[in-house]
Amino acid sequence: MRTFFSEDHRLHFPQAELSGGEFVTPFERPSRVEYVRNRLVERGMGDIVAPDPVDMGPVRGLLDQGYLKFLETAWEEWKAAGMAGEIIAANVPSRGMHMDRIPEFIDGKVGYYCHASETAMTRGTWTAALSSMASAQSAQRLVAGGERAAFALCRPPGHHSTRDQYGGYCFLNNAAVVAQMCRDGGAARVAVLDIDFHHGNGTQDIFYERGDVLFASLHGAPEHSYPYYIGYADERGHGAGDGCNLNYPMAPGTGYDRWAEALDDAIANITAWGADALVVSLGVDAYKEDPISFFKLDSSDFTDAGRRIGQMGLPTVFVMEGGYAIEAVGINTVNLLEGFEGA
Ligand code: 7XA
Ligand code: ZN
Repeated sequence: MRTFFSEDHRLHFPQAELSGGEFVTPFERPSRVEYVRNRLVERGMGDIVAPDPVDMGPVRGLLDQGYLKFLETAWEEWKAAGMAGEIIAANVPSRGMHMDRIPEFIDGKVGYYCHASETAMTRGTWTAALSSMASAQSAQRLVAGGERAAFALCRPPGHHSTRDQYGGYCFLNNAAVVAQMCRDGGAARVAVLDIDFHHGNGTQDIFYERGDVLFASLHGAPEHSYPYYIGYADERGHGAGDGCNLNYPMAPGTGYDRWAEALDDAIANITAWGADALVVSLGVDAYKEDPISFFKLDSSDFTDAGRRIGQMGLPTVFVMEGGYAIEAVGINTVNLLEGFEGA
């Protein structure tokens, strides 16, 4: 399987993440994807190539124009306003406030376009986010051209970002843009299967009212886990999208037996729905030693999960999301891809 990967991911490397009341070195750091790349080479998974330049057409078509402009100019505005450090949202609109009036001052704009203050932006964040999107788009084009599957080794990840908000380490929703590109390329029905430990709130939000893209997510129950305020099982989609949103929230300590039941159910639903193409939001933070998650999957479980996904027989684009047990991120990601190929 071919992998698309851009070195420009390194341009996004904030020094600070607000976690447990302190600033710590971000869990989402450049070495994560370096471990994945090294493991791909070690296991002979196939070519690893730089993506073509990002195509802003599909990005602009799906996401909010004001948000994209904000991401592009935020660092200059922040510095021009005399801010000394990295961009961190300190104020966000909440109950009883105006959610639709965008402040002019950058500090207010940051809060307007952010939903989670752990995520800092730096000088190179926009360029890195575009390079991540470029990898996702190149992988999609390869699969649209007839290849069975491709892997976009994206960093920063994307599934928490909505049309107009960043957070959870995500700025541009790579998986959502890939799904839309599959639709634009002729797939009548596209499924996004999100196996990252965290609920893919951004992807859910983008497709919630659509009947042509089905979103299924296996994740830590929102009562106990980020993004906390979304991801319940009764969120089933709305309007034309009614029934096209499938959430599988699971309790702390969930092991592979229960997780695989949920995976099988999601797969059965996607198959019955008649998807023509599959996008997998591939996070490996369901791993038992992940530092910010609470499932108990072993490395070998990822191989088995990949096999189950491969048996669906669909053209598949894998898009990298989370996973923070740094060295194991490489092993678990490649295990899943090998399981898929061996199905
Ligand atoms: O899939 N998403 C992630 O892995 C990022 C989760 C961010 C959690 C931050 C909690 N403050
Ligand atoms: Zn995650």
